[in-house]
Amino acid sequence: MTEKGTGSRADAWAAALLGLVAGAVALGVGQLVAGLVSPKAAPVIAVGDATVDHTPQAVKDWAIRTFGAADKIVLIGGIMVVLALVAAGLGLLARTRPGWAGAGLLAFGALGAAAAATRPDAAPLDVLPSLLGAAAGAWSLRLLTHRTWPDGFAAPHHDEPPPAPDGTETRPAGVRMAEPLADVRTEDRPAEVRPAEVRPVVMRAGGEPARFDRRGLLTGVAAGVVVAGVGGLAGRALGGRLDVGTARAEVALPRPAKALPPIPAGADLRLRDLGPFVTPNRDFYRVDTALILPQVDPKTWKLKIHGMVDRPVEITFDQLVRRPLTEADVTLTCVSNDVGGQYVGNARWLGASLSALLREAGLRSGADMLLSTSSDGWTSGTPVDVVMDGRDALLAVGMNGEALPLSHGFPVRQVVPGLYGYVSATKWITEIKVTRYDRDEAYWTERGWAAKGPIKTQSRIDLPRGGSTVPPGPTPIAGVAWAQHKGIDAVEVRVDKGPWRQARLADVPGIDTWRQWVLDGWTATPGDHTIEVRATDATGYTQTPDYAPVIPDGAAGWHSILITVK
Ligand SMILES: Nc1nc2c(c(=O)[nH]1)N[C@H]1C(S)=C(S)[C@@H](COP(=O)(O)O)O[C@H]1N2
Ligand SMILES: [Mo]
Repeated sequence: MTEKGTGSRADAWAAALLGLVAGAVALGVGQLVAGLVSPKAAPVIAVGDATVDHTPQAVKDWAIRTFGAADKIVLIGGIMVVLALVAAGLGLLARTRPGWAGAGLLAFGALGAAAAATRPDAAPLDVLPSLLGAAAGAWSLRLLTHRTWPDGFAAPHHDEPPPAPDGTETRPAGVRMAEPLADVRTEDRPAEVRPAEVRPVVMRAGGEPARFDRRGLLTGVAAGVVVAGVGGLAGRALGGRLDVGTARAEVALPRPAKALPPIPAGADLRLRDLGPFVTPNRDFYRVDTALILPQVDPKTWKLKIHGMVDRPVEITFDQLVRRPLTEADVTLTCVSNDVGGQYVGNARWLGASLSALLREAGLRSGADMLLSTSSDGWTSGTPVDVVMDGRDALLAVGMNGEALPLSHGFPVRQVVPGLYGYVSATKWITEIKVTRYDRDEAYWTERGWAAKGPIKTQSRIDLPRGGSTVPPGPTPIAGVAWAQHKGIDAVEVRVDKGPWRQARLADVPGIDTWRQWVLDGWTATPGDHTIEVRATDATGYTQTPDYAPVIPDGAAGWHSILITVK
């Protein structure tokens, strides 16, 4: 009896494996084409980017809370797992419905192409990596399937398995997974289902013989893996030629017209476990929606200022750095920084005055928002009055004495003291539209975050570490507090809800940075202790214990830690 069937479990595993290999070929070829046309249009990156933009806020918040800085890796990993499952499923389908399986792969390619084409910075060719990758995947799935089952899927038989010799019931086929190769028992094979002599048949206890050509399967898989691997690596190498790391190394930043004195020595308490006053670039927190770093060449970079202005401006990188440059010590903070969190960092920035440029463009009355856009289409809405009030709002080109790192916005980013990053700190900036809050909405505001984001006064305990065990005796308690563009006037600490005690404040170069603090006089006694901190800013506002979550406009409340002394 021969009928169309799906064969044994071994056949099923082989089919799923072929699906995986075809999927890998699709991604490898996609990566190769992306290396030629546009690295960010690589299938997984395009889908990942689209996922980032379309994921419901609650899910995103959960992901950031759960995975923190690893959220992007987790996202890519998750997409890979989903793709692997789909590919394996299509491999299974390919045995009986090869047309549908091919169509399924192409449909996924179309999905990837749609994701790439709807990116804000998409170019027409960006659909190619996903489409060509999927076509290569569909083609290789067909090829691999034919190679592995040259005779198609004539199922051997669908009779009940013979009873086991000892009289016990034979295990139904569904119970066991792939059997070890020791189960290849050609001599047990019922003669009537023996396929062509040259092909080994995998037998399973109580199951049906697998009909696949093992040699065809293995060589096919090997070839597919090679194609996928070579395509992926070549694609990456080709994409690397667009890397602007070299261009960055060649940037020579001019001296500032308005240079700052060195950071006061007393700004850094130099306590172990308390981060340095100036955060080294490599340790600076990074928050953005980009799955791969935008590569923006300073030679072709331009900033367009348009909208509600009298004279639209277009400025090149060379023109920008020839303007008088300002140095400014500014602490950046992310609105997603929860109480006690690490999404805050301090740097000495170098940049051109944003307000001077806007004055040259001529702001029209009624304009209250700067909608800035990055090369990858992210947007931010900054209040005009804040930028124009005299603070050091910069189009920054330098960070701690070097050109901006790629991950921090090379070649140019905005820095505005006193505002959370999502409304002020556009990296890879290419455009500023002067507009109104009632006409335009920026990226995170569309997703439920406040339109305006002044940084809330905050303080954090860095030592001792929350949850740590420390020996009894004199124990310094120290940390940082920030209230950018207001300044920190006082920090108080209390232990076990006792009286508040004034911490000693470190020096600061200005009002736009965080401020280190330390309480020296505490003697730790054995047992568990709660330590709390609160700051008072220069407007006289003291932090209250009322907790606010990060969404919609930043966290509030006292940082509190629990330690054990023994
Ligand atoms: N192009 C772009 N710029 C961006 C973002 C982004 O997603 N894309 N995120 C902003 C946010 S939310 C913050 S907190 C700061 C973080 O800057 P950093 O990564 O240099 O620390 O960048 C801002 N600039
Ligand atoms: Mo942020």
